[in-house]
Amino acid sequence: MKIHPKGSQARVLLSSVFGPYAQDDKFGSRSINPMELYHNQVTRAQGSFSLRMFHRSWGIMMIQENISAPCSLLDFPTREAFARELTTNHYDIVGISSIIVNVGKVREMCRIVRKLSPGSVIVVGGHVAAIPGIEAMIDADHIVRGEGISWMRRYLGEDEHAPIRHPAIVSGLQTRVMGVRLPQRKGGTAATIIPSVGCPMGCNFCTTSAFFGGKGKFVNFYETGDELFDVMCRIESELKVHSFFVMDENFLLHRTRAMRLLERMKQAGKSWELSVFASANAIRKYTMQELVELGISWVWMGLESPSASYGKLRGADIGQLTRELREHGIRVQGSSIIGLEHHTPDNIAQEIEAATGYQTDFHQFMLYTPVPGTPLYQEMADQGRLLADVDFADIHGQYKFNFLHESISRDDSKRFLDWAFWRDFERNGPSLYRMCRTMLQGWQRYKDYPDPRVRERFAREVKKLGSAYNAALWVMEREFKRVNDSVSARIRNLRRDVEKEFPILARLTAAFLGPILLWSARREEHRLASGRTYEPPTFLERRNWSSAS
Ligand code: B12
Ligand code: SF4
Repeated sequence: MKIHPKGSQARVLLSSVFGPYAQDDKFGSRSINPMELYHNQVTRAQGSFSLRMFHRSWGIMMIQENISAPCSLLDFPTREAFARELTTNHYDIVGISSIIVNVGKVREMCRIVRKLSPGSVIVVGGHVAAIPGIEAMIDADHIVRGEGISWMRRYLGEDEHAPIRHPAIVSGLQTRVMGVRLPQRKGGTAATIIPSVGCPMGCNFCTTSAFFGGKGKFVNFYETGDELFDVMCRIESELKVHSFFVMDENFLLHRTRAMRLLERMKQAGKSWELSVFASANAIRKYTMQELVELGISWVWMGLESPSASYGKLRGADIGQLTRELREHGIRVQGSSIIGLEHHTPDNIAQEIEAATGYQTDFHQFMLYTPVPGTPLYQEMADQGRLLADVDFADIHGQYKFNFLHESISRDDSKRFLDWAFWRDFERNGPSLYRMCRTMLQGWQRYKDYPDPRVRERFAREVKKLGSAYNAALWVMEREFKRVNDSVSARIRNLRRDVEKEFPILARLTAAFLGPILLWSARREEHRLASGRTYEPPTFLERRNWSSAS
């Protein structure tokens, strides 16, 4: 690859694709595809109890932090804001980050750059680059597959092997539940830490594994527990956080690194909370005590299907594992696939029952989806089973099949998916309630634990349970009577248990805050019913910028 003629003096604009996102438009926005993690694919059937928040575009934040060229970052721009930035400042390089669903927006952004800033080199990166034949769909100069920090460093003539500097990232923004926007105070939200990209397990449908090399491969930004510990200490003091969202596809798989991190945490008396992604086989490498001492408080686990044969599930009794984790205060987010090859209209209900029977705190359901770039996509293409007329904007696993399934029709795939979300909600109640249940279990088990770091963590978490969350339980108990009386009774029992632990504060908050929350939850239900959606704010951040002027 040729280095840019201006090297690290080149002025760079990095941008995510433009919004709005949660509405149908000709560029590929879809109302069912908001820029929200939980509401998009986890709690979307939970009405006003759905957990709502936005997440920044971490890939370009990582790139910006790791180049020495003057660089602006535009996150969630409107088309107008993107055009304005191109005309108010001169850019030698415009980098656009996108995933596959947003390829129509990338096409439009390339068109805008050519028109408004014809001298700029256009670089497109992120998962969109995995679309076969993308070169002919968009007018870009470089399409970058895989890891982007090293690519951009190479292109600017910088040292691609220099250590990775981690930006201080607040994980979620504008959190909203039951119609209330939670106050955004410093340290109140977890920091995102990205130790690696990719996953060596190489499941056939997995797009992140495939994009960074596939089976046996991944890219580590921080090899050792010591490196990770140092990064976390720096971010702890910059953002004043105790809690980290660890964005690593399979954090617990790397046991040596995790155990060294634990050693350092113990030496330094760090009472941190870690939310991680991990596969069942990786979790099984640890005792519950090790997980708890490491601060694991939330785990996102692929359950796929009770009859799936993925290596990561081999030998694991998922029901027992998810129960055990919850009994130790670890919130579990399960992820199940609808429409696997063995699914039929006759057995799918049974599989959904089994999945919801795990009673995880959160449950994501996704359609089995051959995504461009994955082994599954190739397999389906070879078998001639890909549906030709599906828009890329609709290939994301939350709408309908993009392939010919042996037993399930395209329309039924959506019906089964929607049913799974609804059944989980109806059978298990709002995730907010389930989280409270797990938090109480953790507190009761660990409040007298010998390690003060662990006691401190559970005490920190339970504070919310004894106050605001108890008011939320009071509301959920009332509102859920209309959905499922027996779940409402379970919520009531939990509320009583919380009130036994915190007799004064919990009761007072339920009595005073409860009615206000009830009013706001109902108002939110009305708003949602009338089509209200939420959009993230636009961010513009400059780095090394003064040297550019
Ligand atoms: C955070 C996240 C989100 C956030 C939003 C992020 C944002 N601001 O866009 C939320 C939760 C809102 C979200 C929503 C969705 N997401 Co999402 N999301 C993620 C997640 C969990 C982390 C992304 C991340 O930061 N990774 C870490 C960074 C460092 O990696 P990266 O982004 O890939 O960036 C690296 C390279 O790709 C490259 N790169 C990236 N951009 C650029 C730009 C340039 C110029 C260059 C040179 C290189 C480059 O360099 C980076 C460093 O190596 C990923 C899963 C994952 N593990 O990556 C899914 C993921 C990206 N999401 C995905 C999908 C499908 C969705 C949704 C459609 C929901 C759904 N149905 O699944 C919606 C779409 C919303 C919309 N309307 O656009 C898929 C994308 C699949 C694909 N092949 O396109 C992923 C991979 C999950 C998955 N396994 O299926 N998502
Ligand atoms: S274990 Fe999870 S992240 Fe890893 S390849 Fe399989 S699905 Fe992807």
